Amino acid sequence: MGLGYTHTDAISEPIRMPASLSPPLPLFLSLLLAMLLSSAVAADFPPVDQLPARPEFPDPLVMLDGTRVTTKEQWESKRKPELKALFQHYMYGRLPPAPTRQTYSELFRDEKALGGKATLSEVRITFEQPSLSHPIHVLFAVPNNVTKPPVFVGMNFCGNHTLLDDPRIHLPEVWCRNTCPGVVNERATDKGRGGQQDLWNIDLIIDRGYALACFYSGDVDPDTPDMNDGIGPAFYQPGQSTAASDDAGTIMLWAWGFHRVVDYVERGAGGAVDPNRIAVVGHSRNGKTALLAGAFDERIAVTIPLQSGCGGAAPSRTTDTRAESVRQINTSFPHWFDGNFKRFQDPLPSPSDANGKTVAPRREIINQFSQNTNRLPFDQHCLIALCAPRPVLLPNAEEDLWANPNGQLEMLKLATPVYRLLGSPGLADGATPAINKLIDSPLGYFLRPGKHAMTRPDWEIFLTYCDQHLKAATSGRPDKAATSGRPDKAATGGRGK
Ligand code: GTR
Repeated sequence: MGLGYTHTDAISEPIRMPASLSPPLPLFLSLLLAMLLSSAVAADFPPVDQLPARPEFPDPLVMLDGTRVTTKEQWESKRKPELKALFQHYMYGRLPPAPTRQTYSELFRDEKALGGKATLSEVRITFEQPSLSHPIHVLFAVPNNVTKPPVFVGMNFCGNHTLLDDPRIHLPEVWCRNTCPGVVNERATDKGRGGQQDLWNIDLIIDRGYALACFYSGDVDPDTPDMNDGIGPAFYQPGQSTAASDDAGTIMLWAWGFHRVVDYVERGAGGAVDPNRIAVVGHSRNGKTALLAGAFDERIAVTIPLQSGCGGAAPSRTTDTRAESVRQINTSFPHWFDGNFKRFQDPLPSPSDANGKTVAPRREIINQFSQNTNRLPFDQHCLIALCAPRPVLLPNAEEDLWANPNGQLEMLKLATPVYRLLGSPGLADGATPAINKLIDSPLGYFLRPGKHAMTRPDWEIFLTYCDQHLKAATSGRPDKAATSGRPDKAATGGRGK
């Protein structure tokens, strides 16, 4: 691949069909089937107020109609597609299809970057069908002394130029949050260059023999309540001007962005990295996204959502008042999830009339999930289970109670039966969390001292975990043998409490 190359990827296909559908069908048939499968199920889903209230966590191995899942085949062909359809319908919105063509244009390339240790490049991905006016820029750092290294695909808060102080890195032209380094009037400036290098630690990633492919969330959809300023409208039906109740919310759109960057590292990067050893990583809202991306794309071998909290790896049915609730997240960030997630009814007490007779409560729709999280037909352990048997690490911070570290551990425990069904130990038996002790089972956990942030010690843990679950594998998906930041308080406007 030479300097300034451009080439086109004829088809992207992040959807993997259930094992029961092999031998592989022609691609267009597979896509059609995948769509029919999810829409057929989704069409049957009851309106939210008709879902049964269930305060307990739903069993990931029991279908919506009560059928118990006892085999791998049932999981792959029935329950997994059902859970994917449920998450898309009631929470995140539908994952948009992959574009039929995407083109990679290299903006610069330096084979002697980072003191000669790495090849650094930046690539612009543009799309056709749908034609999107939102190119994704990928900053790509690959160690020079490793052949086909494993790669982290990450999404950043503030633009690729904040990862390294390097004038060649493209400044986003799109919306940027004012609290990001160097941003003036919601636009990036040169002053932000390198402003988040301590979060991403590219030097450490390279020294440990890994590559990094990182992109800015705002390229895909700016983190604003406006659903029309990102890629969302490119997927609207003719005549549609606003998002439908199950159209993708911002987190799902960002997950789509992760998949496009996975396309690039898998097929567009000229074999520079090992496509069988892709880990995804993101912090906080970007961690919620990394988890969703991992759950919906089996090319991702290891998933690392850092301090992802509510809407990520933490339970929606939480009783911990220190943790963020669905009501709070829907109020602060209404654009992150789909319309159905916000349209749940509050259980209103039945009022009495003047004669003391009980009358039917008003059928008021309020614009949030609110206390009705117990109507959800899943909880976040089911999202983790969609990654099975691929490894998932949940790193947390002791003082970050808003992200609900204890609730996240509970989610790992409850996802474990699915891992065991698929032949992986999941969370190790008797795993007890302790500060600074990595639980390195395929469902992994880590709690460090301190606050909500992506730090160098966090990266040390990601790398150690990946050394075990990713780096050792030399061929095939590692999961098959064994069994894929938030900048700081200022940059994202505090913890939202
Ligand atoms: C908080 C939000 C969290 C988390 C965080 C972040 O304000 O309540 O869910 O996403 O922002 O992304 O930094």
